[in-house]
Amino acid sequence: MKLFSTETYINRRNALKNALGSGQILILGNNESPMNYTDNTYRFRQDSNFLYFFGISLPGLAALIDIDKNEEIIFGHEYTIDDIIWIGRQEPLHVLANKVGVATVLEPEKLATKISPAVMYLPPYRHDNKILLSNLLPISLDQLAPSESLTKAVINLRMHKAPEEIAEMEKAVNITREMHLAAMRATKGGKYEYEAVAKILETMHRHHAELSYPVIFSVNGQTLHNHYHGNRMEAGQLALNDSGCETDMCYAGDITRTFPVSGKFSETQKEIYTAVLDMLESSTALLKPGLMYRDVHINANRILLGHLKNIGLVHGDTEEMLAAGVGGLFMPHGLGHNIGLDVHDMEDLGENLVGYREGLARSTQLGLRSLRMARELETGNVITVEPGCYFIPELIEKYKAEGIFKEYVNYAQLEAYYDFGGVRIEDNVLITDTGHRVLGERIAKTIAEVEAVMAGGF
Ligand SMILES: [Mn+2]
Repeated sequence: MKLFSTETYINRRNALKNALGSGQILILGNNESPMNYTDNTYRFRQDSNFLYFFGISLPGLAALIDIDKNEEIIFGHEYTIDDIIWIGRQEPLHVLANKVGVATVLEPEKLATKISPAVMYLPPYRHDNKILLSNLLPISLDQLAPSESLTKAVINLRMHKAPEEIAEMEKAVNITREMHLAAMRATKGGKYEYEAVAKILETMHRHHAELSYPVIFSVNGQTLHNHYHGNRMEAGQLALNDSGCETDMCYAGDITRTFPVSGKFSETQKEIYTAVLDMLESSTALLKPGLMYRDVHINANRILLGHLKNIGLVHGDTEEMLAAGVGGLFMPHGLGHNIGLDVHDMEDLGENLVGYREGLARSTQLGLRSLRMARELETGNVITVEPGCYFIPELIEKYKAEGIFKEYVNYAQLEAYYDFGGVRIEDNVLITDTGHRVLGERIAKTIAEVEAVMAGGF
């Protein structure tokens, strides 16, 4: 099992203890999750908060930090000979615990005797852990009350990535880069989407990595989370690939590229692709500490509307359109989110606690309301920048029928785009003291670069 240094985990827990001052903290690990019966399980994925503070990627663990008693305990079973028959010799739990700086390991049954009714815990997202908490405390499921001060303290730590975390994320992006190049090379007219997906997965597994989220690969890129891979790809279509891996230490990459099935962009595709690339590059260029990411999202919409106006798909005053939210019709999602141990980092802890703050409320406008990261950027944040432009016929038809934005949108012109699909381009970006750094080696993104990869150029 790959772990950071012992000091890393000790320091993270000390920082958490200092932030809270006193009390008892319970961090639950994940259990195996059955697919269709107990012994046939999904791939085990440890809880990210448990990984952050205790590193050990094994099922059935819990950890208790008692700040006042200065006690740290990991609860879990040591392997028995019955386990070893099936899974082979393993590093004993107490040895692993030692490696993350924890001296005490107790049987899980002891947890109930150590826990105080005022124990702080994070918002549980798996049903088995909800039931465990309900039994331990004991309170009914609907009375579970995660600690907001603990949650905020964990968010504040995990929002700021340390150099060893950034190195892992860079590794994830570089593997993801190869997955994307492989997908571009596997795409051509007459092939099926799943053939490109097979190349994505093969490339990933050759690096001993796993998916950080299910692959989105589709010629119907206008469907934002499209997991269907059964379409035959035809020259003239665009393929959108939003896929990423996590390393063996569970740090994620999340990259999107869009490319023409034929290997050559059409003029119409070039216009929209250029708009989205401009949104990506202009947004990225702005990034630095202190800048509100919501403003970057809004500015990306401004750029999009400028391009759409030039193309003749909208008309009117750009600032007026921006205020009305016209951009949401073409980009109904947010510009980006935090990324780290989770692809949507810490979404289990609450999207608004992670991406918003007091005095910064979430918008209700289509597009802006889906922005997960809105607050001021800080050194050590890692965020995705993922502008897009989509033509969703059902949405356009609905707005047209309801007369929404009729003073700005050239609905008649849009009909020619009903089979266009969508374009999204996404990078992962670290905020530094002086600005920002795009993580990983460059992944083909200009029209010339993408066409060169697809022609087998590099
Ligand atoms: Mn993303």
